[in-house]
Amino acid sequence: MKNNFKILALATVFVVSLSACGGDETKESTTTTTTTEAPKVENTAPEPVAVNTFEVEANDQMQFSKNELKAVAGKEITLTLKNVGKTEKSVMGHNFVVLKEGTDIAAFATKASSAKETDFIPASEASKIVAHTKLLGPGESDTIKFTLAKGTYDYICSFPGHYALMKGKIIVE
Ligand SMILES: [Cu+2]
Repeated sequence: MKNNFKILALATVFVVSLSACGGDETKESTTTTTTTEAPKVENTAPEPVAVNTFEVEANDQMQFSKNELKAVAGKEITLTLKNVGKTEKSVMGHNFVVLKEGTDIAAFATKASSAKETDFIPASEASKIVAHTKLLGPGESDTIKFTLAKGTYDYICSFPGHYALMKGKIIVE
């Protein structure tokens, strides 16, 4: 009886050590899988990823956070303007107006400044506008989507007096 018990105990130890070994092997194979997957990620990284998504901030100092954006032609652009200022909209409102190539910015801005009832988006100049955000007060943001062909496009804030400082270019390639 005692001997039988000993054999059973030994057998149990043997089984336990076997399964412990099995556990280790599983861990090792998991590690190997991770290592083989890693180079795949590295291979995708250098590929040029065309991201036509932009976020631009406008502040109380009459500045856009970006004055040059580079975009890919023929692909939809998603642009968000955030007014990060604290001054009320009637005094320091901001918008983002993308103009067609060859638009005279000064002439456009003059017309815009007298279009208060339409938030400084002059109806008479609609043919010169590619896209524009709403006029934003402090803490507000607006997202617009548009597509551009190859070229260089000016953008401005059309709030009266702002375009001299608040302007930039979208270079589309
Ligand atoms: Cu502005």
